[in-house]
Amino acid sequence: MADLLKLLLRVAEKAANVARVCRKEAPLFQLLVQEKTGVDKNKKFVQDFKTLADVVIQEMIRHDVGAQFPEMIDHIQGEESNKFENGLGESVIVTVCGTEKETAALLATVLDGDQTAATLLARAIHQDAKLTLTDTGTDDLHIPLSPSDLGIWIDPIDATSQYIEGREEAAEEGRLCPSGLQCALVLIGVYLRATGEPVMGVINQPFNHKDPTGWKGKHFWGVSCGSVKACSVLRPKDRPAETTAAGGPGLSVVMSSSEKQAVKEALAPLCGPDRLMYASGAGYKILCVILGLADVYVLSEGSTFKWDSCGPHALLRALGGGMVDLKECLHSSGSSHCQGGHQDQGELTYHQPHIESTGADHWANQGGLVAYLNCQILHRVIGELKGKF
Ligand code: 2IP
Ligand code: CA
Ligand code: CA
Repeated sequence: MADLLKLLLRVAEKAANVARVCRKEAPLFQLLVQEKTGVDKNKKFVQDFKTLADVVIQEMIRHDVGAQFPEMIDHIQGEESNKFENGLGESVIVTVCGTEKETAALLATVLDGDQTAATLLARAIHQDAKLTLTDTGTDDLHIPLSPSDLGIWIDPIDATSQYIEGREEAAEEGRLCPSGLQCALVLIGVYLRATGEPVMGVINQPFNHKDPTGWKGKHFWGVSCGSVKACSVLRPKDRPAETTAAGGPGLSVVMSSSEKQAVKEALAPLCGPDRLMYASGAGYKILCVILGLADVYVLSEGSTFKWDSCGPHALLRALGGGMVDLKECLHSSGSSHCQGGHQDQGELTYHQPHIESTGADHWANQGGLVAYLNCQILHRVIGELKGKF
């Protein structure tokens, strides 16, 4: 299934192109950032366009994966629904058509007849990303998976608010970006339908750095399936040892700035100076753990969903870490263990909805989560949080 990984890298790159085009091309950018003023219809239309970028990206990924792996088509899910209501109250099913022209015509119906915007968007959707994606390092991989056993979760754009706001923050080497375009990510995760275990993930950061020709992206991937573990990011033990101040470093924790005060206070004593950090985007915070910019990401609320965590979770597992349900870990009475690096209990799974919930909450990570690379550190964090909130 190295073919699936290569395909996901290509479609994620195409998705990143669409995200960049929407900010770069004036007719699309205006729709994206337009102030919500004017009559109601206009307000609704602007809101529509923001959702449309997400819907179009998700459908493009579904279309391309389904074309190459028809066994998977009914098991590709994402944050968005492709049923779209435009500003005129008409319902349109957004799909990627056989040709660029047909897709442009369909998009124009959603975009209130704006041909220029529809043409630009259709061009980006039908562009072949192979040309821009070279040397992914996936050529020698043999992945023992079969498409009929797999399901996919897509978050077409995570941290949408940062994407729309579009602040261009300068990234400091070795430091995370608390906010800005860098936090916006395309997330694609593959899981086993039978067990819900995440086995393959692709993260594309459309706005990684800027050069004189514009924004450049970066992609990351990981595979964790049985004994096959491979990742585009170096394993922690392969990373150069951190030089530390006397007494050794404390932990570094990344959280949402809206995290509960009690959680912030409970974790502060574990952290070194300036090592309790805040960043936007659930996917970006997990990426910070993957890249070693933070030891753990702690979230006490059920405000993330399967599409936020599945892809990045596979990369954590490929590196010997994982992602657990925080509530489950806090309430488990027995002592849990690290087995082969992973926590033996509470790892998030991706195949079962919460049937008692409604709407998106069906697929929420309801108990909050902790993303980690090192199981001992996970245990320290859980130990510290027990009984504190
Ligand atoms: C959001 C996004 C937010 C995050 C939230 C996600 O997804 O990643 O940034 O909140 O949990 O559901 P926070 O930044 O406070 O962690 P989306 O942007 O796709 O709605
Ligand atoms: Ca999201
Ligand atoms: Ca999203």
